Amino acid sequence: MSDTHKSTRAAFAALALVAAVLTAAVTARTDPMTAGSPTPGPTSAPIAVKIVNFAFSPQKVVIPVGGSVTWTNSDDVAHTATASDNSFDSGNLANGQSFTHTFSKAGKYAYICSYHPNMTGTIVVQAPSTPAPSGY
Ligand SMILES: [Cu+2]
Repeated sequence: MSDTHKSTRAAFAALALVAAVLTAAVTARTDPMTAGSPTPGPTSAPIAVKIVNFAFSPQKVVIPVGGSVTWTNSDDVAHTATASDNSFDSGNLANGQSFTHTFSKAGKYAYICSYHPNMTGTIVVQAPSTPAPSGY
């Protein structure tokens, strides 16, 4: 009786070992796939908008959702980049100072310089639903 019991336990132990090895093999095989998936979206580099000669340049910028814009004041006088809907505001930007804002929601964002409201600009944030051209 005790012999049978022993061999059953041994068989179970062997099965458990096989299962453990199989699990390890499967895990090892799926590992490179999970590690190989890159962060989607080439949106890491901010788009640069210069503030020069009392104007935003370029005046209109199109970015994907999650993209950022960096405003840099190249004028001798202070400016701001202030959203018309107040969703972002650089505050005072003296010469050489810059401000970066990341846009996480699609939409059209009009902005001005709060010191010179005739300075206007637009950021268009596009949803990432633009598929690759069909037929490819
Ligand atoms: Cu200004």
